[in-house]
Formats: sequence, structure tokens, C-alpha cells
Amino acid sequence: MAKRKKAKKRRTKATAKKSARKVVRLSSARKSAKKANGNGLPRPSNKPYGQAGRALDGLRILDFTHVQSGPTCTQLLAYMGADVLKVERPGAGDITRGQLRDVPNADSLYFTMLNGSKRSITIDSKHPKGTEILNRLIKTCDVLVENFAPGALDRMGLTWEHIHKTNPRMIVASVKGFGPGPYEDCKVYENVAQCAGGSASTTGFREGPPLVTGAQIGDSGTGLHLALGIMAALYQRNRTGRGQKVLCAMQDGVLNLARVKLRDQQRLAHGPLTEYSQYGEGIPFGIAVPRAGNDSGGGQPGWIVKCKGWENDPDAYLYFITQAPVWGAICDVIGEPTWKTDPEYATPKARLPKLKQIFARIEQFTMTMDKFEAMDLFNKHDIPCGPILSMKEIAEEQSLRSTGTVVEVDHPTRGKYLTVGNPIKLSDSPADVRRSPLLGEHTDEILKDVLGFKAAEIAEIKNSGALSAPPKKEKAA
Ligand code: CAO
Repeated sequence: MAKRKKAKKRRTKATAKKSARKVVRLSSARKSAKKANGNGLPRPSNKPYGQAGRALDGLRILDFTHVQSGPTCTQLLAYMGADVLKVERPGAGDITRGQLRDVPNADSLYFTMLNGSKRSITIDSKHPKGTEILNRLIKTCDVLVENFAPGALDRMGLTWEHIHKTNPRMIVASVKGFGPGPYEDCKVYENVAQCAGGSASTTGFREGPPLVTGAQIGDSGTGLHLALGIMAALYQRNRTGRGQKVLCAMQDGVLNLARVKLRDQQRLAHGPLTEYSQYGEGIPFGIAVPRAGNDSGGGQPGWIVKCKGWENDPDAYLYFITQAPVWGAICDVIGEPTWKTDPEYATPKARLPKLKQIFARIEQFTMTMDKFEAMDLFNKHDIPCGPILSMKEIAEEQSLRSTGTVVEVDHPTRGKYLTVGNPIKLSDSPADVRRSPLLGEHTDEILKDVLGFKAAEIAEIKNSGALSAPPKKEKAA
């Protein structure tokens, strides 16, 4: 017993010593941090908001992305201040440079609107000298982002093991069509992801085929998911000093955005989906979530109604929500005050089977005014609704210009064009929205300033052919 007590005393002493050492370390850390904030963090900047740089200043991205999903991610990071070095195949570049061209011999809007604020370097990743340059870039960058077809990065020799050994801090972020499973080796484009992620089967009208949406939820949506994954990995790296792999599968990204439909799938087991207009029309539900036209996805029934001019203007419509708390105001405005107390209409439950008829009455009213007049009128009464805006109206909307959501930039070969700026507004980090780079525009600058090559070395690299397109094979006679 006495022996055990003694041992315990020894252990306690040892622990006390250890924690004393810790205390010493902490307090010395604090001392050195005194110059900072006193809590180990840098002192708050005394520069006025918006003048203390950008959120991601100092972050360098090795951007191996192409087409849409990956470029949306790296463009967003560039807007927030990251130095994004886009590596492109010599002679060709990102395939979108030449796709859907509207101005002859100029980079397409497809490319320019997805690659703003980046620098471009051409490197043949399969050339030995190209591999050497890429390895140097891996050592100096924080994140490698790619969305090649499965296996393409490995075939370039850039396996996770190689990258991690070369730079243990590097984060490798990938978009793929599918996660591990039966389809993991498949190439995927936007609409394939919309179909495989549950969006298409739940979009459109019940009596029609599945529909894809105009919003690029498979590509741009997954790019957004990837940007969040990168930020989380960078935050963890602050603690561990170690990089990690980040994978966003487009199928997963779409499903994440379509999660309310997986909710409804499970509700189906407990009865019909009463807020779907199909219920009010007395049409039985099948085994899977049906397409619900313009029904609202939430608990407040909504629908698209016509406004004045709908006969000639395909966008003369308004989305109208019969939100329960303002039902009385809706009845008064549309001229049906008795519906406020009539038991057939007074409660949300009583209204569910009559939604079609109710929206028809609302439409009778909205057809007497244009969508903007309707928006003004209903909003005076706190009734939620929204005009269907055409892309023309959005492009011309001054409030979107003044917030920087729509930005006009100038380009040396195509002239001025509109792009979508940063939809995420940070109060101390103004968005940095610049035009997209020309193919290889910054090759020399990156070799010199980022990698520290001397002029003679750059000339030698150029002579090796690693930065230029391979000569075209002569046609056999
Ligand atoms: N130097 C030399 N070779 C290069 C290069 C460079 N700088 N950059 C790319 N390449 C090569 C790749 O190594 C690859 O060659 P291998 O097949 O011989 O290994 C080749 O170019 C083509 O890459 P890819 O297979 O990714 O391109 P693809 O046009 O055939 O497919 C896509 C395009 C989008 C279907 C495919 O990349 C993919 O499934 N990506 C993942 C999912 C995704 O992001 N989809 C969204 C696309 S946007 O709608």
C-alpha cells in the first residue's frame, strides 16, 4: 500500500514537472506573442477595412484544372487573393478556350468567364523537362487542384505518394465524376452529374421527361464544394503541418444540393407528399419522388404565375408563395377577403387540395400587371414572391454591377466582356476580379519570379521543347 502511494506521488510530481514545462513554454510563447495580440495571434490590423490585403494573399495554387468544375473553384480562390498558376498544354491550352467561340481568334466566353484573375503557364507535363518544372512548382505551391479524368494525374507521374513526398504540406484537391464504386473510372460532364445525383429525376413536369437545370450544379456546384474542402484542409494543415487529399465527386455534390428530394423519398413511406400539387389533383404517388413542376421545395406552397405581357415575353412570370403567416394579406390583395375565414381556405391544411385553383385565382390577378409591379405590390404586404428575370435583365441590372456580382473586364483580344464576380462578399477582403490570361501569358514571369530560373536557364528550358507544342507530324505522301 505504502509502495503504491509512493509511486503515485512520483507520478504526480512528474506530471507537475511536465505541466510546469508546458506552462513555461506557453508563457514564453505568450511573451513572444506580446508583440502580437497577447494570445498568440497577430495583432489586429490597424489599416482601414478593405486595405489589409486579401483573404488568401500568400496562398499559391498549382491549377491543373480544365473545362468548368475545377476552374470555378480556382477562380473563386483567385478572386479571394490566391496566386493561381494555371498549367496548360502547350499550343492548345484548356479546351474551352476554343469552345463556343463568339469572337474569331479570341478566347471564348466559356474560358474567359471561368479563368479570371489567374496566371497561365504552358508546360508539357509528359516531357522530362516539363516534369522537372512541375516538381519545382509542387515544392513552392500550397495546393494542387485538378479535374482530369480518373487516372490522368497518375499517368503524368504525379501520384499522391510522389507529391506528398516532394512537398508534405501540399493539398491535392480533385473533382471526379463519381466517388469510389461501380462508376469511379467514368468521365463525367455536367448533365451526367445532374442525372446521377438525383436532380434530373426530380426536375420537370410529372407528365414530361426528366429535365436538367440551367444552373450548373454539377460543375460549378462541385467547384464550390471543392473550394470549401481546400479551405478546411488548409485550416487543418495549420495544426498538423501536413497536406491531405480532398475529393469532391460531382454525383455527391449534386445530391448534396438535392437533399430535400431524398428527404421526400423517405417521407413517401409514411404517406403522400401533401404539398405536391399532384396530391391536390388526386393523382397517386409511385415508389419514387416524382417531378413536381414548379411546386415549392419547402413547406410553403408556391407556383409560377403569368404576368401582363406573357403572350409575347417568355419571362413575364412571377414566382408566388402562399406563405401561411401572410394568407390574410394575400386574400385582401387579390380580392378574395372571404377566404380568410372560409373554413375551406382559412388553414394551410384545408388549402392543400385546392392549390391549383388558388394559384389560378392569383394568376388572374397578376396578369393585370407586369412582374415588377406585382413584385412591388406584394412586397408592400410582406408576401414572398420573385420576378422571373431573363439573363438580359440580369446583365443590365445596376445593383448587381454595384455589388461586384456582375463585373465588366477588358480583354486584349476580345474586348470588354461581362463576368460573374465573387458571390461571396468579405468585408475585409475586396474581390480581385481581373480578365483571364492568354495562353502561356505568364510562362516567363512564373519561371523567373516563382521558380527563380535565370535567363539562360529559361532559354535552355524553352529549347528543350517542354513549353511548346510538339511539331506537327508531316503527312505521309
Ligand atoms: N501536358 C501534357 N498532357 C496534358 C496536359 C499537359 N499540360 N494537360 C492535360 N494533358 C493530358 C492528360 O494527361 C490526359 O492524357 P492521358 O489520357 O493520356 O493520360 C489528356 O490530356 C486528357 O485529359 P482528360 O482525360 O482529363 O480530358 P478529356 O477531354 O478526355 O476528358 C473530362 C474531359 C472533363 C470528361 C474529364 O477530364 C473528367 O471526367 N474529369 C473529371 C470530372 C469533371 O471534372 N468533369 C467536369 C467537366 S466540366 O463539364
